[in-house]
Amino acid sequence: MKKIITYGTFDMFHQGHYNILKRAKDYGDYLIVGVTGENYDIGRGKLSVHDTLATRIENVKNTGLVDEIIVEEYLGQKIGDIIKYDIDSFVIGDDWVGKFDHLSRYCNMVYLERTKGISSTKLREETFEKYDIGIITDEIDDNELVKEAKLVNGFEVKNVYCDSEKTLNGFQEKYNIENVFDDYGKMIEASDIVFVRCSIEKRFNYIRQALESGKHVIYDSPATFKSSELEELLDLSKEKNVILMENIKMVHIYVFNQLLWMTQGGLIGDILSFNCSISKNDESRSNLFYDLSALSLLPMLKIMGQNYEKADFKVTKDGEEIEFASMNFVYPNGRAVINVGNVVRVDNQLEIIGTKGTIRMRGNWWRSKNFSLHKPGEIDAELYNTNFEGNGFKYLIKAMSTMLKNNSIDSMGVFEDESLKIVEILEQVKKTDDNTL
Ligand code: C2G
Repeated sequence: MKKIITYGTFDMFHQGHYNILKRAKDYGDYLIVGVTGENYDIGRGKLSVHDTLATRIENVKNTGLVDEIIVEEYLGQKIGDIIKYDIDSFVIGDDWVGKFDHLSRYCNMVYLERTKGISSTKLREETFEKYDIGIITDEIDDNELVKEAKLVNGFEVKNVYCDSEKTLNGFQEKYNIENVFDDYGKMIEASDIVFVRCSIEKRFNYIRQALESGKHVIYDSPATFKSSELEELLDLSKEKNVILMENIKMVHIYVFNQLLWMTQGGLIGDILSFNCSISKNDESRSNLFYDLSALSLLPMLKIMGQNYEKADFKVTKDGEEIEFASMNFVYPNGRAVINVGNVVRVDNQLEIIGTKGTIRMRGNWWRSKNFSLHKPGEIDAELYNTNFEGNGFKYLIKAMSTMLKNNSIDSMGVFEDESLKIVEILEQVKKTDDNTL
């Protein structure tokens, strides 16, 4: 019996898929199809898969051509499958010519001509709703957002507004944006989603105006210095039934959710200590301290909870800007320390100590691809990682796309009470700060 294997995502199953399966089957007697798992596709950058794994499997099965279906879950699985299933030939479309030649050591490699004129990408483009993003920025650097947004089907940064003409034109030219606006209201009108990406002092008004016009909003966090203002924005987003989403990419990154699962699920025992440090030197943004703090407070609130008994803040200023702050929180069974350096340099790191293990993220933990788990009595650390290109913004857009598809305005990454708590804490820090003036 001649055994054949082929692989694919088989998203929005079409004639091209049918043809390759048919020809693969004709090549032998027994056909095994590996359908890609969701995580595997995300890992290899295929973010816009439309159908669920169950649907894709069902569609492959319904061809009646396939003898066995397996799920492809990780890079490098193919070699193991070929050996395990005693495969004679590996068949794949000629868009992959040369890419799998190394497998010819294990079995016969066959590249078959692809069906012309049809593809999942084309079908997805026709199916996905289009969302034009308009960005209000005061920086010339886009932190990859234009490129990353485009990786999610249907999304594109089409409009930009800035109150400095020089930055506006520079941004448009650098990132090839279709439309520039010198009137914020007009930009809101032209966009489905408004991304408020500027210093904290200006955010509240810009966000409010976009929400009032019934647009979805992504904003650099925190939205404001005042919790009453954030409450107003949250109420407004509900009233208008639109999404209000913080630009905190970390919560949409797989590895961070693994970390949360471990800490919240008790896998490292009771949490005794949460310690994190962050510093950045970005002169283009005023009050950067608050942005860095919001980013650090979020994991603390998620891991340690919100019921701390006492908090104290030590704030050091240089003129108007906070240079450094140490925020200490006493919880019933543990303690959290967050050190934020704006100009003052501290090493970026995050450490969570539990009774059954310690988790560490070194370097830029807010966009980390990995963490290590150190268990008492074990010499080697366990490493957890996921690879992805870029800074994670595409995962945030992907989350937004899911929310839009499901018609849900509840942000999955940052909960409302967490957003509010962050602003409440920062409000207190600001008071400390004002008192030290
Ligand atoms: N295909 C085709 N003609 C088309 C479109 C796709 O012959 N018009 C073939 C592809 O060449 C591939 C199979 O259909 O052999 C599945 O295609 P996709 O769903 O796009 O999956 P792909 O990303 O190519 O997965 O491990 C995954 C595999 O390596 C390939």
